[in-house]
Formats: sequence, structure tokens, C-alpha cells
Amino acid sequence: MQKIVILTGAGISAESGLGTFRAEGGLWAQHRIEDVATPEGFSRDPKLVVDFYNARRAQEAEAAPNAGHIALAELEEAFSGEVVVITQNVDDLHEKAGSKKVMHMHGALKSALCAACDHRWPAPLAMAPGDTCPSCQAPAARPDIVWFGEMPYDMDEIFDHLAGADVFASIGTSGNVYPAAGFVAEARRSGAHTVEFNLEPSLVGSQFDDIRIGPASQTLPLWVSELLKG
Ligand code: BJW
Repeated sequence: MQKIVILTGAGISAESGLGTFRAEGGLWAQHRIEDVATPEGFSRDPKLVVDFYNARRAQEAEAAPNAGHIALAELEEAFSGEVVVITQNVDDLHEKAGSKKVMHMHGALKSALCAACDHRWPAPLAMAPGDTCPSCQAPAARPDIVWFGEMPYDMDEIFDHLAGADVFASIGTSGNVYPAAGFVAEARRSGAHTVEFNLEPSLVGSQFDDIRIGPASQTLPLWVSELLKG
């Protein structure tokens, strides 16, 4: 076994106090997806969208990684092969836990993006609609987040990792959103052993070889110690 590819979703950060999307009372119960997670919503009401991400950036600043994030960082440190974390999460808890190879396919709260020239820079804690781009000076700053209808980041590299995976693990994601929900099928096609970690089987749960039910803060440390014992 040389390569472990890990997909994470909102569930891994739930025990750090960051809300998931589709749970009862989750983010999508409080905000309409069309209003805060689409380019059209941003054009209609940029202040609503910027405030939504400002609030989440403030929560991120206070949040600490939990035992699930820490177990994955320890795996990367101790495993003799390669460990790649592909996260749908826009928070920085994998990095805070010490993971080095982290790909943020849906963007990052800590980053701002210029809608005019695609320049990226570190986002201030509070962005404002019409903030100017430090590179081209256009008043076109937006949160560096992948909204519905936009292409997730680093897809070519991600599909290369999936094609080379010996183990594919999916953690705390409901399987509602593509292309991430299709990664298990891709990894299976490449012959990877596939394992899901969730409180309940996800929408694509039937495609996994193994399902570990329970909070990620408990199931991940056990799995990591199994892997490292060989
Ligand atoms: C625990 C736990 C604990 C709780 N321990 N577990 C029809 C078919 C197929 C696709 C489409 C379609 N129509 C449209 C599309 C495309 C669309 C899509 O998928 N739509 C669906 C709704 C149908 N996708 C897109 O538009 C994407 N772009 C795209 O497809 O481009 C074209 C393309 C084509 C081909 C290749 C590549 C690209 C872009 C998607 C952008 C998603 N953006 C969001 C918001 C922005 C980020 C943010 O604000 O944070 O990303 S939506 C939201 O959902 C967010 C998340 O990253 C994403 C996934 O959510 P996640 O992480 O799964 O959270 P939840 O809440 O759903 O689930 C949490 C899970 O954790 C639950 O299962 C719990 O049980 C579990 N859990 N506590 C373990 N302690």
C-alpha cells in the first residue's frame, strides 16, 4: 500500500463546532442555497453573501481541530507512502491539525478572489462588497469559494490522485454534491479499497467496501492505528 486518498466533508468539522449543511438546523436550513452559494446570488445581493462568509470566517478563527483531524495529520506524518487530503471544507482545520498535503476543492475562507482577473490574496477577517483587487484595482473582490455551477479547483490533479489510490476514505460527507460524490466510483475503478466514515451511510454509501459508523473523532483514530500497525 503506497497511497491513501482521503475526501473530507463538513461532518469532520462538526465536532469542532462548525455547522454542517444538510443537518436539521444546518446551514441550508438557515440560508437558501440559491442566495448564498451561487454566482447569481452573489450578483443579486453581494452584502448578504459576503456577510455569510465573514461570519463563517470568524467562527473558523475560533475553531480548533478535533481528534479526527489530528488522526489524519498523524497518519500523514507516520505513513511510509503518500497521504493526500482532498477537502470540500473551506475551513483550515486540517492545516491547524498539521496536515501538509491538503487540497481545498471548494475554496477557502482565508482566501479572496478577484472576479475580474482571478488574482488571489489572503482575505481580511471581514470582507466588504466592492473591495478592490490589489492586483488590477477592480472593485471585484469575492470570497474564494466554489459555488454551485462553478468548476471545483484542481480537478485534474484530484483525478490523478484517485487513479493512483490504493485506499480511498470518505469522511463526513453526505454524497449530495458532485463531482465529490463521484470520487468513490472513480477510486473503485482504479482498484482502491474504499471506506466511508459517517454517522449514517451517505447517499453513495452502498459503493464502499467498508463503512465505519460513528463520530469521526472516535472512528478515525482507531482506523489510523489499524493502518499504521499494518
Ligand atoms: C459526521 C459527523 C461526525 C456529521 N462524524 N460524520 C445533477 C447530477 C449531478 C451533478 C449535478 C446535477 N445538477 C447539478 C449538478 C452539479 C452540482 C451538484 O452537485 N448539485 C447537486 C446538489 C445535485 N455541483 C456543482 O455545481 C459543482 N460544480 C460542478 O459540478 O462543476 C462541473 C464539473 C463537471 C465535471 C467535473 C468537475 C466539475 C460545484 C459544487 C460547489 C459546492 N459548494 C458548496 C458551498 C460552498 C462552500 C461553502 O460555503 O462551504 O460546498 S455546497 C456545500 O455542499 C459545500 C460542501 O462542501 C458541499 C458538500 O457538503 P457536505 O460536506 O457533504 O456536508 P453535508 O452537510 O451535506 O453532510 C455532512 C455529513 O457529515 C452528513 O452525512 C452527516 O451524517 C455527517 N456527519 N457529523 C462523521 N461527527
